[in-house]
Amino acid sequence: MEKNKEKIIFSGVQPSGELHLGNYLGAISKWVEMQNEHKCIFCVVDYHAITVKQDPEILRKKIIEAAKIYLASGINPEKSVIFQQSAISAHTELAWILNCIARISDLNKMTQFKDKAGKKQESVSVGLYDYPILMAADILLYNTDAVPVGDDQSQHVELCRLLAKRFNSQFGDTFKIPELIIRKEGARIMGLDDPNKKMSKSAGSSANYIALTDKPEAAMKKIMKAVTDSGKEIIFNKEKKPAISNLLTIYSLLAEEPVKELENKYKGKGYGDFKKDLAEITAEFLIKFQKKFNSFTDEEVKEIMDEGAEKIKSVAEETLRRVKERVGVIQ
Ligand code: AQP
Repeated sequence: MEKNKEKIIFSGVQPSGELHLGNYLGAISKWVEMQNEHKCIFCVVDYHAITVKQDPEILRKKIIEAAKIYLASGINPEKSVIFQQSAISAHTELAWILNCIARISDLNKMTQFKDKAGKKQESVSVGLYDYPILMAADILLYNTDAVPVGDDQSQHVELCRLLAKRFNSQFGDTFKIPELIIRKEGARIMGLDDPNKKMSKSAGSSANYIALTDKPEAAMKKIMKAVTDSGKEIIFNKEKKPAISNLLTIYSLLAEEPVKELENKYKGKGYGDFKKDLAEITAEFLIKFQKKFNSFTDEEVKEIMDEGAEKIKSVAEETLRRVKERVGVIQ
C-alpha cells in the first residue's frame, strides 16, 4: 500500500462464539494502528455469524459484545466507523448480484469451508458455503482500498478481488480492487491445545483459546496448561517447535518485545518459567482490556453502531445503485 496517503480500510469480525487473542492480535490490533492515517470502517458482521446455528438471545448479546471489543481495543468512533452489517441491506443485495457472477468452481476452492464443514459438507447451510461472496459485497460496497485480516481470511479477500475484476471486465469499471493487508507477526495465532490448528472461536474446547472476556485467572491457567514441544529450549522455530513459537509470538505482541530478545531473556530457563511470565503478561493485558470493555454500556454501543450505519449508508447505496444500473435492472 502506498504510504502516507489516506485510504479506505474495511474489516470485520463475526459476533459468534468468544472473540479471542487470535482475533485481537491478528486483526483488531492492526486496525487500531491504521485509524490515525486512514478512513476506517469496522463492521460487526452478524449475517456471517448466522451461517451456523445461533441462539437469537445470545447473538443479540454477542453483537454488542463484539462492538465493545472494538472499542476496548482502541477503535475510536470519532475517527472510525463502527456498524452492524445487517443495518445496511445493500450488503445482502450486492451479495446476490455477486452470486450471479461467482462460479461454483470459485467457491469449491475455499479451504476454510472445507475445514469448517469437515465431513458434513452436504448438511451445513448454503450460507456457510456462500459466505465469502457476502464478504466480497461487504468490502466492495465502500470503495475499499485495503482489507486488514488474519492469514485465514486471505483466500476470501483474493476471491473478492477476482469477483471485482470479473465484474469490471463484464460490465465496465465499477469496483475498486482492494488490497490485502496481513501483519508480519501474529497473522495466524495457533490453538493453545494444538499448535497445528489456528486459535478459533469454534474450537471444540475452550482450552484452545484465550477469550478476550476470559477471567484473568482462567486465562493464566490456560497458558500454564498450553501444549509445549519436546526439548526445553525457548527458541522460535515454527517447524520444529510450533507450540513454543506460538507462545513466543503471543508474548512478543502483548509485551511489545521482539522474539529475539525473548529468546535471549529465557536462555537457560525452562518452559515453566517462560509460561509463568506469559501467564502474568496475559492477565495484565486482560485486566486492562476488560476495564475498558466494562466502561461502555449496551445503550452507548448501540448508539455508536446506529450512528456509524447512518454515516456510511449512502456510500453503500450509491455503489449498489451503480451496480444495478450496470447489470441492467434499473431503467
Ligand atoms: N487464530 C487467528 N490468528 C490470527 N487472526 C485470526 N483471525 C481469526 N482467527 C485468527 C482473524 O480475526 C478476524 C475475524 O475473524 P472472523 O470473525 O471472521 O472469524 P474467522 O476468521 O472465521 O476465525 P475465528 O475467529 O476463529 O472464528 P471461527 O471459529 O468461526 O472460524 C479475521 O480477520 C480473521 O482473519
